[in-house]
Amino acid sequence: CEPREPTRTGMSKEALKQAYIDNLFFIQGRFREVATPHDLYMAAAYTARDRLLERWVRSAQLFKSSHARTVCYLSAEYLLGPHLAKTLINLGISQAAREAAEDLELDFTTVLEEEEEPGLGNGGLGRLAACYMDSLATLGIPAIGYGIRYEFGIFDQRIEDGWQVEVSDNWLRNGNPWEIPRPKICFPVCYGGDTERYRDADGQWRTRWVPAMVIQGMAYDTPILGFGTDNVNLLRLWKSEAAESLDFQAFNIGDYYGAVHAKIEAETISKILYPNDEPEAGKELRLKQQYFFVSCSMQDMIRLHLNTVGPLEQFDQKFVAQLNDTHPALAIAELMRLLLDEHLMDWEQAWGITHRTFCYTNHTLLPEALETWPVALFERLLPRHLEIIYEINQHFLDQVRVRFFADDARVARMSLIGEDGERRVRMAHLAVVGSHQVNGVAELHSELVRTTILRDFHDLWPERFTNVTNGVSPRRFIMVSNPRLGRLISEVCGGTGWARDLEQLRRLEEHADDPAFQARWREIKTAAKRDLTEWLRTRADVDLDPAQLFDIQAKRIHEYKRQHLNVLHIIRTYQRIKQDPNHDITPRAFIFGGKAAPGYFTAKLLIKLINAVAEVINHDPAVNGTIRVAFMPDFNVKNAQRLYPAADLSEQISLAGKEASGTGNMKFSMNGALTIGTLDGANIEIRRAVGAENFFLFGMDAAAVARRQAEGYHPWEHYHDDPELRADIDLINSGLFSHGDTSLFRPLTDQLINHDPFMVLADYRAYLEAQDHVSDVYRDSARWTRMSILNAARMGRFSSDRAIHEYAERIWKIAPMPVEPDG
Ligand code: 26M
Repeated sequence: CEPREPTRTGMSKEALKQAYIDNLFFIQGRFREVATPHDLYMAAAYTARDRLLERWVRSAQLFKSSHARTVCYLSAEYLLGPHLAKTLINLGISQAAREAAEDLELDFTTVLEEEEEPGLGNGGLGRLAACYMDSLATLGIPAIGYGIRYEFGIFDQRIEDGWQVEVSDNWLRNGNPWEIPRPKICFPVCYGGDTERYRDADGQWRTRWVPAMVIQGMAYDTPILGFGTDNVNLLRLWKSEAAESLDFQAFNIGDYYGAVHAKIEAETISKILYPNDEPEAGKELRLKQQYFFVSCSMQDMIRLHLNTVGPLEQFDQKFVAQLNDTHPALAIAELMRLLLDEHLMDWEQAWGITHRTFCYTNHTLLPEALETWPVALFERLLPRHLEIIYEINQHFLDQVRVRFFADDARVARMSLIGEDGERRVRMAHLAVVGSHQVNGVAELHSELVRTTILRDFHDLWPERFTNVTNGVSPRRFIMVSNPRLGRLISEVCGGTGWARDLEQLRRLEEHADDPAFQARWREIKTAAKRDLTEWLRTRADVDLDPAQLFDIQAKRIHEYKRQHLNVLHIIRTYQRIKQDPNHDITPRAFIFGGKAAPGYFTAKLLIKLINAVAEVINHDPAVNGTIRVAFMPDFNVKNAQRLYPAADLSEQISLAGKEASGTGNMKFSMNGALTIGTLDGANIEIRRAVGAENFFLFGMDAAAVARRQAEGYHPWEHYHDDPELRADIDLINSGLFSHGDTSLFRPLTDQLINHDPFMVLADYRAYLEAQDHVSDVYRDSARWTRMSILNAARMGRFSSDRAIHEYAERIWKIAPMPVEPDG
């Protein structure tokens, strides 16, 4: 008889079944008959985890022995989404696991649904970090993702009476089987106090930081496996806790209350993710969080380096550190501090190493989203870092003065310290000065970075600036999210190789006009629409019809993303139906999803407006189900996975020049949705890839926006000149959507008519025309399906694998190190 496969590593259905039963028994202490859905999920998670850990240990051994150059991705956010389904796919045992579950008479889908996703991010930036971790492992690039283990991630969204209600996200409540606590990997992190000068053993003047408070960070590791490889990388998240020694000190002198208080204060630092996608001025805890994770991460990198390579002089040969926006930019000052004060290096050498280690990615041009910290706050919390930043600034501005003689205005503009009003540290300037490469996240965005917000820096160091257009993981957003489509693509491509080499999607092109293939394509789309309809029926109390065109806008609620433009189109369609019941309307379901920052009043009012419009339209007999409006509550990774496969039309309608890249646009298009969009962010590149004839373009481009703004924009002129626009806005204020309350939505409409900073009214007419075109094309099902197939077929470039390949080659100078399969 055949030798049995090892229970903890075997990949066959039989091995998985045995492992599952074992884990249910030995980890959860349960047998089948009494197991809860959560027990069943945990047993499955541990079954996958054992297989992960085996590969992880082999990866770690290889990377250690070969002194592999390593990428450290520094990000305050990771929006990972559920692990189990993705891990099974990456292990290549999705099918075997499903069959094992069937044999055990378990409902596999229910087990998967049981997982609580780690929502350790707000939106695009955090999700990008997760896609990049997936691609780093898939490409076999040794990497560590560093971040914060927030005890509470992004809030869960409920909708009550049409309003967003935030519910705390207690994701660790039932335990997290994917993380491994590392109590021995912990580092002290200091705050406050003062600095002193002293002479070291060689008689050199040095600085020492005498802090007022010390806490510690402890590592929690999550293994990240690539697809079709045995490479496993590490996501290392830091949890804050009281430094043990300090705790005891307080206890010894009898200050029990003080000791407990210190413990709570320490634990507060990693307690909760800030639920904003832009900074609010001067939030002390946020600065503490940033310094906390950056300090732990830099200390950890130094420890790893001393354990393997040795001399710190070679630090930048071992590591490259990528700053995911400015949130971790303090790492530049922290590495300087560690090299200067703790490892007694001289300034020039420390600066050379630091500068060669860091790279910075910018994710936004919105002035309100650029991080600055009051100097006073900095001084109180991080006095030593402020000194170091001043010194970096001095060296830097000397350089500027040499290059641009007697240009004081330029010096003031470029300084790391802003002097207009309250003095503030400009984090983007620190990030640029301390990095050797700076990139934007789409071609237009990178161009605008060079010519607007960082123009002076580009004048000084043009070679430092580059573009890497974002990408998304096809494992997550096709295979996990849309398994039916995944199977069809595998059939066309002859295997799952396309998921590592997304250009293979091109092979779909040959079938774009084949009626039989088109029919299958439509069946897959309709099946996904049926799934979503069923989900929304119970979760959002709305009845959609899968025969309708599913028109979806899913992203954070923000004025620049212009959800209100979408609403105006819905209201226009509604008025057309009301005015002429025989009007030939293409049936549509308008679907929204997205969270609003809890303190962002206008965004929350927009959610209320969408729900109020839904309420009226969905219950108006005159509409007779032709159009429907749905708001999907709690847009997170899990729910996003239900949306993308079901979309016919993807709304990417930000004002040109405002959306750095967008990544939802890619996820929709990969799943065969057509895009209605502006020439903004990556839309431009998506349109170029899929062909202008397969993309519904409308609106001003970034140059036209700039011209309109320069010549003076008067939104009320549009309101007065366009009777339909006026009727739409007036309908909002008529009280029809607000039980007669004519003032509820005034803040929204007044802003549109009088200020309209994102030029909704200027693009209104063009948007309606593009939408009419969409409706016409949708009626020609063969034409639409062809366009849909071509969209998916031409999305290869938007894989995060391509993006990571570019980072690795052009920016990090790092080669893959594949882990050979065992046996
Ligand atoms: C900063 C300070 C304090 C609290 C929160 C923040 C903060 C958190 C998240 C600021 C910005 C944050 O995210 C911005 C973001 O998600 N940007 C998006 O990044 C995507 C990935 O590059 C792009 O595709 C989007 O266009 C861009 O909006």
